[in-house]
Amino acid sequence: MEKFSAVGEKDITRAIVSGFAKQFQEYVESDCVIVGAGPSGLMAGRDLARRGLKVLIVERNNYLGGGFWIGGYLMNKVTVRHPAERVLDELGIPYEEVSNGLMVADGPHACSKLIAAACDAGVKFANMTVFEDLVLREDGQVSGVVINWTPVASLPREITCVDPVGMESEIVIDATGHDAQVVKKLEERGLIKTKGFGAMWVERSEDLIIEHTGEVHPGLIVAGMAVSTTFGLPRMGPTFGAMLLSGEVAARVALGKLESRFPAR
Ligand code: 48H
Repeated sequence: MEKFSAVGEKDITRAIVSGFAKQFQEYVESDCVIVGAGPSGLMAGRDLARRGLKVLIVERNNYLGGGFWIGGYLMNKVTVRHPAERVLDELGIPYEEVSNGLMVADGPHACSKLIAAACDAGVKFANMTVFEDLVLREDGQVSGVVINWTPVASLPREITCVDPVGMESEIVIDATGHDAQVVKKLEERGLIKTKGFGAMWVERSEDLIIEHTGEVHPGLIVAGMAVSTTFGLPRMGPTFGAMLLSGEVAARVALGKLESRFPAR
């Protein structure tokens, strides 16, 4: 068998440090920062990167995919209602139509295909990185995010006094799921009022999410479950069609805002 190339420890460490530093430096300024790598954030990122935007997804966990990995009740199956199976077809995710308009797929297969599609499109990730705050200009325009390492943010203040850093971007998308953490930062400052997501009502919830996905404050777009929390919409349980399509809508809204640089095709 052929021998592994003669590479030492220092070479490996240098490769990691310089690769990280190069990417971080480049993405300190981007077209769009998406907070949250769940299904809505990954879809939005994929669509924007495919159109040539520089997209960074900030994710507090080590793994990407949010709730899309394990679906409902730790059972590794995800469901999607018509018409969102269009996205499953597009991403090459196998599924079964179990009843009229209701598809079921394997969570790990669906999620890994979506992550791969985002990576293939050119999305870059800052994982183990927690969103802490927004960059706001005097006219109230959202102009970036303030982030820190998840391990630093998780430790008690007394033993870590590490300031976060700022990343500039033209648009920020809140795809943080139920907590709507980015929108909540505006609420803390009295700039917006969130309503909290409502009780479950599958039939109404998904259409309402798509209807309400959009810009909630100059420079800030909300997608996925964060839309329900922002507008007080019913929840839908472990069905993910609206998450995927809300990501698509969020990307369209972002492209509309940057139309002078990325004209409609
Ligand atoms: C960095 C953060 C931060 C932070 C959170 O929960 P998600 O999967 O979000 P969506 O909206 O794409 O999908 C929601 C779906 O998974 C779901 O839960 C459904 C449909 N529920 C229905 C119901 O009735 O309950 O992903 C959000 C991601 C996660 O990976 C978080 O770790 C991440 O955002 N995140 N990342 N900084 N402050 N907060």
